[in-house]
Amino acid sequence: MARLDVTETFHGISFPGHLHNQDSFRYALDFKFQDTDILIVTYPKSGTTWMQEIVTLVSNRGDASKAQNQPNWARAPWLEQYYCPEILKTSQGPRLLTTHLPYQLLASALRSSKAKVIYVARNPKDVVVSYYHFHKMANFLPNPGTFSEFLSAFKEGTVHYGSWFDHVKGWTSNAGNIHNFLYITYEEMWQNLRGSLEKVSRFLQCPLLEEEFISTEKNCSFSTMRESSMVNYKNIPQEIMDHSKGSFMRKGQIGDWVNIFSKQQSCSFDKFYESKMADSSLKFVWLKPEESSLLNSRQDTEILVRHAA
Ligand code: PPS
Repeated sequence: MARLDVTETFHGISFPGHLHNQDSFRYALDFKFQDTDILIVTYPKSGTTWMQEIVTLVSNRGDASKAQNQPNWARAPWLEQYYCPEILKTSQGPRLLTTHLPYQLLASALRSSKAKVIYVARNPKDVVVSYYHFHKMANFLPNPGTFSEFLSAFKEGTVHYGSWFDHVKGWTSNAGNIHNFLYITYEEMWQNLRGSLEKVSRFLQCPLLEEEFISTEKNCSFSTMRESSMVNYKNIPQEIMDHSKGSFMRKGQIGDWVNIFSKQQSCSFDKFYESKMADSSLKFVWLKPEESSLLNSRQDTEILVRHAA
């Protein structure tokens, strides 16, 4: 299924036709969750692959052999991607699943389930930058145009997978309707990986010994994952992902947005963010703490660190 130039629209949201079709969406909406399922939920570029690695490692008590031998898309398939049913037919043990779908599309399937849901969020300025770079290398996504054009589409929610704002608010405001729900951010994982692993291990009721935590931490580090062909997509053919135009494991940083947002774009995004998130109590970290203090001495600080935790 190449369909590199095809866009599928489902419930008003655009998706890449290379990965999805109408049947695959219906499969996801009708999915029969089991109580032992673990579902990783993210808006794209928010730490999906990182959490897939973390859950794989924690579930295997720090043993990296599964993570090193099976591609992430095979051990943690996206529910709404067309190949999911085939993968689940042959998989054994508790199922690890992934989705980028918004809450309202999976609400009914999850309603009576005790599946464990892990929602990973990332600050939207870093998400849009990561997503922009990914569009340049992923030939199944539309040409992003200039950053300014892409930023406008991201704010309007017309990019593939829809609005970041609706996604994050939809899932987090309905956390109370989900039996087992863990909310965690990319920034928390970045700033306190060990603490985040402990959180995930408690949530999964999968206690780890000290050496198992150490192995997990080492194997889900950016430097280890960047070299792993099971997660860096380097084996995907050039016509699908053009590695001459970038890397999937690109920078793995907090606050990279300052390198691409202009002062005006940042200011306007902040205003837009405030209006869209007025009904949400979520707080994001926007910069690394040391960069926040560096920026404090710059004139444009007020704009850049307005949301810093
Ligand atoms: S996707 O396409 O939705 O599955 O992408 P996703 O995995 O959600 O996000 C990719 C970004 O996550 C970064 N990443 C990591 N950062 C820090 N540590 C680890 N271990 C890690 N693994 C993945 C990856 O580099 C992408 O972010 P950017 O900012 O583009 O580097």
